[in-house]
Amino acid sequence: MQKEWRKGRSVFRKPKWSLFFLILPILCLIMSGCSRKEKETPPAVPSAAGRDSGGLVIGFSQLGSESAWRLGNTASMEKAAKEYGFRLIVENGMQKQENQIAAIRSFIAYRVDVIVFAPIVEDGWANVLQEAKEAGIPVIMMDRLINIKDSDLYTAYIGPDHYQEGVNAAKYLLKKAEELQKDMAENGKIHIVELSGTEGSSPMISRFQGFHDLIDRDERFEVLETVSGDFLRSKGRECMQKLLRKYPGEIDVLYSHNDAMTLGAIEVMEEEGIEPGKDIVIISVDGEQAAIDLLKEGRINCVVECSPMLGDAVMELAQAIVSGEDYPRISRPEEDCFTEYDDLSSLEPRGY
Ligand code: GZL
Repeated sequence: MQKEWRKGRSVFRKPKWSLFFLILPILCLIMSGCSRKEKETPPAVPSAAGRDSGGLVIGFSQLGSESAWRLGNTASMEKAAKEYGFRLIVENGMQKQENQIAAIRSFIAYRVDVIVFAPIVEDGWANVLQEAKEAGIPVIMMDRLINIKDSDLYTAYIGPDHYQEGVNAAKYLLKKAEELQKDMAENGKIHIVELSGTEGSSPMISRFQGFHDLIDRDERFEVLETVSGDFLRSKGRECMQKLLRKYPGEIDVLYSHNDAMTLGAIEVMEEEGIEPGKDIVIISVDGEQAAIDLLKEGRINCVVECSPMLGDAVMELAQAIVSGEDYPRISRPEEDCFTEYDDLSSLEPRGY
């Protein structure tokens, strides 16, 4: 995990003891006059399981359950929270930003110790994050990034480098290009189609940019079209069907922003008698087990790793923030890129 550190400070103001002893007698006078009823007023903050056992209570706004990557990410969070003895309240946003904002507001009302959220898109978070800041609740942004002027509106970020993932995809293709050109007409172009992720999401924007920054300036390539498959297998299938009809026999390479869309696209290719990994070179991102299996079978040519296993790092970070210890403001997991040129025999099971 690559980290950029921030000086720890308690997120909650420590009482000034001199002031405390000054107002103590006044407090005793007021309390002695309290009616029985007020003494029975329930605590301002409902006690939560985690807190009873001394562990943190963490509100987690997950964006959805759209892919094996997402399911693996949620499972990683649940497993880590259990191991840390924290209570994790998971709210599934079902791919809707408004659901995530409502969930964060409920965490504020419940006065959780830490809020963790995976923002489905980059824009529209300033107001609810301002409310969390005013409530004194630290916010860990996980997985995806947001567009925000006041970066103090979140406490720390843990997530992949999506731009580098796009670069990794392009670097594989630059290596493959020489082989591709052998079977092509003299100054023929290598034609690429691209299945992009959820519009306006940081992985879609950065995986696009990282790939195109290398490919667009190389005249051997021509990107025929980029279509959003919203990170969904069903839409990956639908988009690939349309692209095969629009560019019959012209497509040499598919660059897909996640494995779920790739699996949908491969289904269609095989229905049309196209050999994935041979007739069309396939580059995919995530690294879920199903994609690695197809890579080993030669039906995918390159799988760029994007690890969802962020739970342990998130819990460790939450603990450090609440304890006032130094903590990394930005943490990124180490990521690999698996290609047809690699020996994959010793690759561990992916777990998602
Ligand atoms: C990437 C993550 C993306 C995955 C998709 O960090 O946000 O969302 O690549 C998932 O599989 O839908």
